[in-house]
Amino acid sequence: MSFPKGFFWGGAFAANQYEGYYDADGKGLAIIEKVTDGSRKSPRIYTREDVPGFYYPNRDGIHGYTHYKEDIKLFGQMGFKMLRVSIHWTRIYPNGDDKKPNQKGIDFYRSFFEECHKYGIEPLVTLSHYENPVTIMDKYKGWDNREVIDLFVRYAKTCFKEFGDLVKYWLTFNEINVLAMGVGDIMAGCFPPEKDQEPLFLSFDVTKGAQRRYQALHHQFVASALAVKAAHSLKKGLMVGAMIGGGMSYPYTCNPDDVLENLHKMEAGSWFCPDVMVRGEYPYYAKRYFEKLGVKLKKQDGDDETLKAGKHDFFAFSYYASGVTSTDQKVLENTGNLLFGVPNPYIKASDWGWGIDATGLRILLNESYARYQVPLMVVENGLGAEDKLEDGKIHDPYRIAYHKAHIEAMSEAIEDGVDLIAYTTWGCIDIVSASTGEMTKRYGFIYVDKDDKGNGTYKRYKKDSFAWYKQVIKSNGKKLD
Ligand code: BGP
Repeated sequence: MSFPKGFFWGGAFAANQYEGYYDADGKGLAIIEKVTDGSRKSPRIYTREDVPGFYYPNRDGIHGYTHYKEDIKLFGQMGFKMLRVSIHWTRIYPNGDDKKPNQKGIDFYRSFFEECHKYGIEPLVTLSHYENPVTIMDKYKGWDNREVIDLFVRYAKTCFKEFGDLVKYWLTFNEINVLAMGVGDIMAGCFPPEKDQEPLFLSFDVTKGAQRRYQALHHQFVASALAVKAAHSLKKGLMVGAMIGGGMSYPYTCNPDDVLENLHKMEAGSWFCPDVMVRGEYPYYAKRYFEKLGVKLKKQDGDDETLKAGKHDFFAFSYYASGVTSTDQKVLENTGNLLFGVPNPYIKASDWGWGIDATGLRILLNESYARYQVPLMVVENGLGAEDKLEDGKIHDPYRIAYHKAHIEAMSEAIEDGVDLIAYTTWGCIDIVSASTGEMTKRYGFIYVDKDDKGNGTYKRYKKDSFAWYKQVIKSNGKKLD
């Protein structure tokens, strides 16, 4: 196995899925904290007013706000070199537009990052991980409004100033491409919900509301580039990455129509955002793609120069599964609008229907490095499964097998010549699921005794995979059995 010396082994979670204490110490309300729990069968619902009897899982998270020292100690026991987390925008600016930042929020995150360094863990911090303030939605109408660029950049500058001595690696938006893929407007918190109650996930149809999505995405591109420039000028050595939901897609057959369709799918879903953020300009194919969607971007003078001056330092992505593209209506008819397209007959799926494809990760790493020639990070990768706590033990061989296969694929990619510098597994501790709000869909090496409705002791238990991952890290990826 060929992981370089100093490779950042670690784990990841997001503030909104981990911290809880959603209204403590001056924190404001985030959109996701008005979203109920859901399941594989029923979507999560945004509710403008709380509905008695509904449960809002992100208000509890897993009580990370009070458990973080215990949790970081456990990550230290596994030998983590990096921990990817996010900052709740509403702990720093409760309404997003407050005159001054909330000092108690700053104090909390300084303590969190200092705790990481006690164990030699490098924080990797996402500024916006589906945690938009309610006020930004209600008062400013979300990312439709160009004024939100300045509010985001002010928040970013505050974080760089307050934490730049403890945090070197940053990401601006989590999975910024969800906007382009027509997924989860509310989850990604980009637009104010239209109705008093609205399902979290909309269609996966990018043609729906394309003009609004790509205009909002343009505002986020400008905000992200301005944040990169601010980081570089505020403190030497800060590195800011572009981050997307990493989609790897294959043509269903060698029919040239399927191959062409797949090329366009990869451009629209995976390459479009990093092309803008890492290369610093809209890609050549954007013109025809926008014409097809009827999108006419409204840019301001200086936007193109901003994108060029704010090129991101590295490219990071989440990777869970691969998808399949077909142009054959018969094939499409009997698959429905699965998140990852047509089921692939050559790979197995998880209990939540996500295809398990480690080779897809090796392919995506090679294609990403060929395209951008900047350091890469895999900042989410994991298996959501129904783990069982029995006599204080959790046996999760399936999780060990999943990560083993993906670590072998990353090792092959490094052998191929890819400059991969970090691997932070998703949900290194059980947290609230983003898409379903469940705890049942567990990802962690550490089990948390909390159920889907918030009941439990919130006690932490090491799963079998805890000791396994510890030896992987200790051997720098050599000992995987
Ligand atoms: C990604 C999000 C994460 C995480 C992950 C797993 O899209 O960046 O926040 O939740 O998906 O998804 P889920 O929690 O729905 O299983």
